Amino acid sequence: MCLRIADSNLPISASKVHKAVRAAWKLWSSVALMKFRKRSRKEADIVISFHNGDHEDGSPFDGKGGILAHAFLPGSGIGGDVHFDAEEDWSFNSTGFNLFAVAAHEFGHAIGLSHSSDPGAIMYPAYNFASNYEPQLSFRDVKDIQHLYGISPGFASLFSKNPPPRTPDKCDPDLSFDAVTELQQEVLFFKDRFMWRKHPQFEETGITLISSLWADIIPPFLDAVYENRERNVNVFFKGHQYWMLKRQKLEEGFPRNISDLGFPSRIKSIDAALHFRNDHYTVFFTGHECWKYVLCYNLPQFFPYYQTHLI
Ligand code: 01S
Ligand code: CA
Ligand code: ZN
Ligand code: ZN
Repeated sequence: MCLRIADSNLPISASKVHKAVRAAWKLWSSVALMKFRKRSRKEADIVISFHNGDHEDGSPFDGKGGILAHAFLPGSGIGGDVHFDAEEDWSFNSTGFNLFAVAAHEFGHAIGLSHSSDPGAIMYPAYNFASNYEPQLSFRDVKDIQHLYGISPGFASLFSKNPPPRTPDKCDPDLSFDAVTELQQEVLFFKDRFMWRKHPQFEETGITLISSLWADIIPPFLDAVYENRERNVNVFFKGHQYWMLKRQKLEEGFPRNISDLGFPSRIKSIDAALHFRNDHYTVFFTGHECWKYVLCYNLPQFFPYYQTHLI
């Protein structure tokens, strides 16, 4: 497949655009039987360009936010072409939209894929990546593209150590959770980059990315989470750090070290946490130990008080 980048109207440096495009096509060509070649002038199967607003293909862009890009399924003429909204705040990492991640999604369209209902897939229709997210194809994306083009010769050896991540399935009999918490009316079940949200008014317990709600706030692969409803906070643990969210907003100064809660430095992480609403205390499990954490309200500052016992 031939590919050309139109070099007019680029919102960021040409070298950054080329880097993002190269990284995006490598994702696909490393799993499926296809080769990309860059062309500078003549006809190309995939022409990549940036546009503002109406650019006369019947699908005008909408300024900042909303639609980020679109692509045409393979075919003659405009078929296979990829258009990015030039008015977005594009970047390669850090702030704004990650051009690499969106290009990977658009290339999926350009080579024949539609949107996926799997929230872990790069072909999922919503952009919800953390800014430090390193885009990669999910198991679903890989299956879908290999179904169309066949498997790349290097696939087995390239991915044997590090297979594409699967989105967990709530019906999997071997499923385990990283953490479970209440969040106002809902119950949240965490697993890897994902969470299921059980709402009393909804039949279906839907799965989403943690980053769809808390991108750049709460990391994936959590250890423990609890809710303290009197104080309206949720507390998230991962490794030696913890994050406190009040009404879904990160409290100032977080993440902090769990030693700030009063744990001795030999405690490196928490396995589970549970808050007892009626008796106003929290219990932490770590290794074979169980810690009870009580806040004494009659003191001017919160004062942690511990009891340890083996369970
Ligand atoms: N383009 O491929 C899209 O999916 C469009 C919406 C279509 C209806 C044109 C789009 O810009 N979707 C947003 C998006 O983030 C929500 N797409 C890129 C992605 O990485 N999922
Ligand atoms: Ca837009
Ligand atoms: Zn267009
Ligand atoms: Zn799309």
